[in-house]
Amino acid sequence: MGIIQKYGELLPITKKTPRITLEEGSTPLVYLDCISKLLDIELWGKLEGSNPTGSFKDRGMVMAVAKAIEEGAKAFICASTGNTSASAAAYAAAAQVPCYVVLPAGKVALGKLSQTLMYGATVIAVKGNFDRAFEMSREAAEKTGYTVVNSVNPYRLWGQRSGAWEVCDVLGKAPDWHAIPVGNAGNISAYWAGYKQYKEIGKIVELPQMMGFQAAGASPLVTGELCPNPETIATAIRIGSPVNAKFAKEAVAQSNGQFNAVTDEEILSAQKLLASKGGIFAEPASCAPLAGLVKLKKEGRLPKGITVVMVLTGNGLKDLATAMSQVGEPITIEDNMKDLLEVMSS
Ligand code: AN7
Repeated sequence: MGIIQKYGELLPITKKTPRITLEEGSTPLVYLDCISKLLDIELWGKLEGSNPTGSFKDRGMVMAVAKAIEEGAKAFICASTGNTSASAAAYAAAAQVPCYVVLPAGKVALGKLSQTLMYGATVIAVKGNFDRAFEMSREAAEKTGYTVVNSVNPYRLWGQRSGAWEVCDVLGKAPDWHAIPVGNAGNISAYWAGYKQYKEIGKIVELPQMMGFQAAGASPLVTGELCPNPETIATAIRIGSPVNAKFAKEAVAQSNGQFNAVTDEEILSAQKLLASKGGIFAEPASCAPLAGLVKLKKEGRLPKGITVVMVLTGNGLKDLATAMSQVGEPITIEDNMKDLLEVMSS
């Protein structure tokens, strides 16, 4: 069951909204036993890489696309660091509406680029960063009348609220901390709105503290200043001027949360930790929250015994080049048993 089917009563849909779905949402919430013990907390990972296109974007995209079709959209346009474009292209294909995506040239992980091309979107790579690609796509939308499906589209954030609802449905409450990577700052804003909505309708009593994590080289919400030249290996969150900054700041302020930055080194080491001690392969941007929890633990700023949900926003298979640069090559042998047994005994 997709999120429009599952949570239709909580979403701004009408009789005319097409009930499209690629069976997004209902992603696993996995208890991370070994890492919980290491950090002395109760840590859950929300596996958003299990969505149809491998990231959380599908929750919002299904709503944005359904509402756009209801309103007679001619075509979709978005700028993207990769996951938004893959998701937009997939839902556009399913609905048979043309889709244009504008990407920062050379800065999108290959998995995401190949998905987007495979789904049949028109892909335009701009020799500039995401923020510039976003500016250009918004201007192009004004000139063409096409529907922008970036997270400035309010229906995107509506759909992404469903992640918070699922967390509460499984835990029976909100976590103490909600830990999440922050790029364009849509998802943290959506989760906060989702938790607040669940509280208003009496599904939960307490709200979580919202903990946003950015890459140190692209951390405008931590430094308080826009970042004209964002740089990080976590290309999904290589964003210097977050469009939803205002909502994200409100979420953190109202929930008594925090923004923290983590270095690329800390992100890559958290990616390895999550995989080797949790059995979950998430893309680098998704590992910023775990990197942050490890860092806060070291600094004595991680309260003992709290329940933490971290959103593992994208699948590790999206960016194999970065993964391979960390793990090294397999051990290659001749085709004889002696060599195999020798390696296994060493
Ligand atoms: C894996 O695809 O901005 O703070 O254009 O792909 O809501 O932007 C992706 C963002 C975290 C940050 N994790 O979420 C895009 C894009 C992953 C992501 C984020 C993104 P927001």
